[in-house]
Amino acid sequence: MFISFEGIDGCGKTTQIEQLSNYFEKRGAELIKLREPGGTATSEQIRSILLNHKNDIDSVTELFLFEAARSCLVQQIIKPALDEGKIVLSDRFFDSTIAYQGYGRGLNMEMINKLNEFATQNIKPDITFYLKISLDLSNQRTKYKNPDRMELSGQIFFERVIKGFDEIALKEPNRVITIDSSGQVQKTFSLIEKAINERF
Ligand code: Z5A
Repeated sequence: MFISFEGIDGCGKTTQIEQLSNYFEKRGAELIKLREPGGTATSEQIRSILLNHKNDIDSVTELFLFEAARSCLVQQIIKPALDEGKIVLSDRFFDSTIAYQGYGRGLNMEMINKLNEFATQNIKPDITFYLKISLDLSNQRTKYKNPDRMELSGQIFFERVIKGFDEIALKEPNRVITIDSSGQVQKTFSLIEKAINERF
């Protein structure tokens, strides 16, 4: 089973992946937790390039770097793990590229969809949890962090990214479950747990 988590910075993906992995581990499931970009030695190096605010990277190069990191992760980790019947929990997957590079940067959506298909070998998450919070709440939760290159993209950019995630959820209601992530950690997790129990 493949589950991805999506949403803007500070929406609680890392926190909720920890909760869900505890839930599955208590039930004896074998699972792996991943983050995108990242998860392999090469993908982690690409991540450092992408997030370093000293790097001047144009939008098309940025897109190819995210897709290169993804291709590497899919081939080396995700595909083998799914073939072995493991549960894969991923902090972001291809929806982030649609939201950030498509809606945010304004790149051609057809090109993004093609590259996503190519990099993922058409692997799609069984469920995607879109953890929804407002931009104000995102700013509050992340104000203590040193902003990376992506986080310096400006408020209008992030408004477009939120619109992107909202529209992805509308287009794919069978896969993408929108979760209100503005409340306390346990409240958000109870919504995720409920959705998992309904599905499996
Ligand atoms: N990106 C892209 O552009 N295109 C792509 O294709 C991909 C990614 C794959 C990756 O950054 C960046 O790359 C990201 C998208 C872009 N850029 N932006 N902006 P990342 O992985 O380093 O960071 P992130 O995923 O954006 O966010 P994060 O900081 O890791 O946040 P999170 O995992 O969603 O949240 P968290 O760490 O669980 O929580 C954040 C804080 O809020 C923390 O202090 C928590 O204790 C607190 N928190 C969490 N939940 C709650 C609740 N419920 N109440 C109160 N406080 C909470």
